[in-house]
Amino acid sequence: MHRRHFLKCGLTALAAGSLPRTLMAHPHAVMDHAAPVAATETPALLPAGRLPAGQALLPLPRLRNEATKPGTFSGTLVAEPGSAQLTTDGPATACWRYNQSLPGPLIELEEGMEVSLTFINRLPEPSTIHWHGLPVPADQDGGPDDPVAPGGTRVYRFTLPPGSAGSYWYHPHPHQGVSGQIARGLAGAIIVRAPGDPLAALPEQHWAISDLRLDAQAQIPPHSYGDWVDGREGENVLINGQYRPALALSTTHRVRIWNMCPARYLNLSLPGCEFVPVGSDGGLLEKVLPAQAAILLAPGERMEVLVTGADGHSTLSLLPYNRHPMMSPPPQAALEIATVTYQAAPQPVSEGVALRTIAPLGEPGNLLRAVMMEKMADIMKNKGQTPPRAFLINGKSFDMARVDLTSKAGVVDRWEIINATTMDHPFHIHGGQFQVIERQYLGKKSAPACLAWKDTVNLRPGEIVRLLMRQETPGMRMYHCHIIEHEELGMMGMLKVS
Ligand SMILES: [Cu+2]
Repeated sequence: MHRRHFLKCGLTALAAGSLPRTLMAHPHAVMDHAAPVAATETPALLPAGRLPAGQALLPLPRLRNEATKPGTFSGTLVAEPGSAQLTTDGPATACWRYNQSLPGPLIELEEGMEVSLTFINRLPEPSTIHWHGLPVPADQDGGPDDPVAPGGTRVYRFTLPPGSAGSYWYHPHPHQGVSGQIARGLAGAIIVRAPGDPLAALPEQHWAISDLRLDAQAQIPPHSYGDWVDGREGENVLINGQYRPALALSTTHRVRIWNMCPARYLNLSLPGCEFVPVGSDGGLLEKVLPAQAAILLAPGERMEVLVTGADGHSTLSLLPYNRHPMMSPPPQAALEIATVTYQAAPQPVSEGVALRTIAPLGEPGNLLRAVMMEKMADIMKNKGQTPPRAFLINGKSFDMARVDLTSKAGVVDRWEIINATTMDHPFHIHGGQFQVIERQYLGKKSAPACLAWKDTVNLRPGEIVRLLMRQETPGMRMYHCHIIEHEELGMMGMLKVS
């Protein structure tokens, strides 16, 4: 699959008249030792059907609150190598986990809470924990500029402000090695709850979706060159760590969905049912949106939906999504990731009903521009063991010693983000939530259906997204592509907030 993607890149370059066909036939002929990451061939993979399927979906384990004082949360996350019995009859899979859980334990918090999370790094390399989307101070956000050494311990502290309820997640964010750490299993979900939540009475179901590549020995292989260029899409898609589980929606549930995959786009479809969007990355939408037959979550994104439909059985599937739209790939089949039994129930909220008040961020006081770029010639030229740092923002590869953009705490930034590459990229900004105000694609401008808080937004090739964001505290913030491999290969920048 990755080779095919890779060859598709080659065809694009060929179409541009820039690439000899012999390079396509011998993609590992050229070496590049400039980048600090290595790549290998994709090994023989675990045959389909070796992971046990059809087991009832289990809730995510919850991180224990060690605090006794009301309004406080104190928890411990230990990242360490271990092994998990994933196949029915094969060897155990060596993996890296938080608290020996795949994915890591769910952290359930409340608005206003004083949070203290102790991270113990028992990995053989530096790591951090980034609280993806949460409004935490820059020095508590586990950025690549703040590594925790192997054997080290770090306590992250923050207080959750009013209005911060939503579905977030946590994952490593070291300067190098982040893609390997996530590919081995390090990620977990966070929920922040609010008083007065209008949907609080609904039962919840949590779909923390991740993917995992397993070789023929059920081990997680190193990244191939195609993984680096395209981002790794593990063949085994897991919900709450389970392969093709059986889901039961016996009444209307509030379903929270996380895309924790490094690169896989989740184009979710449940034939016979529809999804009613009620929440985005940063919590409830302004109002209930019209039901949709399919919903798309780019890597890093979250959604809250109600599921509506007639009684019956169905299959939760990932419809094909072409994130290299200029390359006309052959059609791919939908990928079934769960079975679902569903019982019809009255919808507790109808389309257009207000869910919360979201105040527009208002007039910007600062303009920021980020152009995502790729050096396709380098990608094609350097098809060796080591991938090139060919993914850029504003013409530059990430450099932690360089400030790329500046802002001021309390001032509204207007970001203009431009995807000048040939593939989709999900753009993520650290520090909190933003409001998308406009998209521009194929010459047409459009506004979102309602106000919503987001921290990750997908851009198709040639698309421009304009958004507003207010950084509340000073410090250094990152912005980057959330295809983890692209971030690691340079598609990241630093925003200095003073
Ligand atoms: Cu990207």
